[in-house]
Amino acid sequence: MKNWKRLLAGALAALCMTPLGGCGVLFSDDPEALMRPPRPTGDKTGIHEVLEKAAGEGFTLKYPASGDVRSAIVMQDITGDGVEEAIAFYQKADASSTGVNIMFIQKRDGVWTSMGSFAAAASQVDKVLFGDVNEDGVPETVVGWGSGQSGVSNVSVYSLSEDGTKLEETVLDQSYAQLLVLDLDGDGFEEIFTATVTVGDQPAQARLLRLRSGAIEILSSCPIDSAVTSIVGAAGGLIGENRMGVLLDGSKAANSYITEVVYWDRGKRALVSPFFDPATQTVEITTRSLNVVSRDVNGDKILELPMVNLLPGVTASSPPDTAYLTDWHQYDAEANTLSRVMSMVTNSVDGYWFLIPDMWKNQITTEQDLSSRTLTFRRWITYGENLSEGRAGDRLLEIRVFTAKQWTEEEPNGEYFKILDSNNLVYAGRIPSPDNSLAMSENDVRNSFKLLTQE
Ligand SMILES: [Ca+2]
Ligand SMILES: [Ca+2]
Ligand SMILES: [Ca+2]
Repeated sequence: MKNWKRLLAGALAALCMTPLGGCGVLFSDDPEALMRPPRPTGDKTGIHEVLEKAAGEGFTLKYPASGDVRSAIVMQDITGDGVEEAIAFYQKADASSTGVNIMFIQKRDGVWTSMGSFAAAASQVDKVLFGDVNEDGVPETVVGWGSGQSGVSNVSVYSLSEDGTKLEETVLDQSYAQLLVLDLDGDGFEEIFTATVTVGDQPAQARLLRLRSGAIEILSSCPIDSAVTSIVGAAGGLIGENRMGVLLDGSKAANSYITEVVYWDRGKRALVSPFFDPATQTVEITTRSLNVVSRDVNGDKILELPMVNLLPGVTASSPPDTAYLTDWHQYDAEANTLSRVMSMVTNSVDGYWFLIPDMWKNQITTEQDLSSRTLTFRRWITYGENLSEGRAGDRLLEIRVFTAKQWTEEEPNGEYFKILDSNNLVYAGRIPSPDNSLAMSENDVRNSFKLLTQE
């Protein structure tokens, strides 16, 4: 059994050696499709009966607190035969046992049967992930116990026994702030990625781990920003056309955020964090004052990181997010630089963002009127070289939110044009100075507008 798996694993590795994108053989790109809760049929009853036998009548199901998988009973093929097993998280009915348990349940000859259960000391499940971290052709179950954000956490890896009948647990006795499972080195097999903040004399670091001969092996590690107190986001995926990486968004002191790039350097065969400055033990280049997290903002499957700058002419001591321009960047590993992909102004109060056209670069400022729910973009006229010295000029664009009722009653003569409507609200635009050289067309305005809920 093991031999054909190795062969299969080897073949897959060979297949996946060059084109990174071609590794979807083992796992679907859509985690929801693979890791869904059980069908509400006889399966559910059968699984429930096995759990009740082990955990007592009145046991409670426990739900993962973060990540893509949020079911207490997760269906996933962990034996590689094309049939899904069930993985259940629960707390025993017995009040004296406070920890969470995990049980692997397989359908054998039509009967749901336990393949093993394990007790964790933690009282909650943080995250459940799957990936072939021991390179045997079938996915392991990687569980983050506790809470990544509180730092009271540890990782367990559950792998299939040699004979394929039961599960074995390997515990990584190390807390994490962020936990991911992804193929960072591009060999076709996933690794475990962890990121930690500084705790006592333990420096903040990112680590890449895999399972080898039943033990967790550290493939590589690298230092990350030591001043980050909380890693608020970790986006793993493509960071370039042919490169996987992780963008870590960290919170430092009040109103200070950074993003660091971590990826596998093929030449060095090591995990690297190119923005980390060894002299200061920190990352400076991506410093910003708004909490915006990295994501694929333009839908090209490559992750972007945000750089945020206050627009000129803003004097408020704690300006709203509409007073900032967010420039989204991709990291270019070859040139070790950031390149801007797009710029936007976000209005979190009214729930949308607006793409800023290139012709507006260094040419605009904004004013937000909360009572009329209006965001106005104005031309910024500088007095000299210094962008901050100048004044607001023509109104180039107003974006205003109406209730559906207001829209019918107050806007019958069409001073505003409709951008879109959603949830009984009408998002509308007006171009007060159509002759200004920076004026946009109504269509361009519509194409540049996006609701935050649409993402
Ligand atoms: Ca495996
Ligand atoms: Ca790999
Ligand atoms: Ca993108």
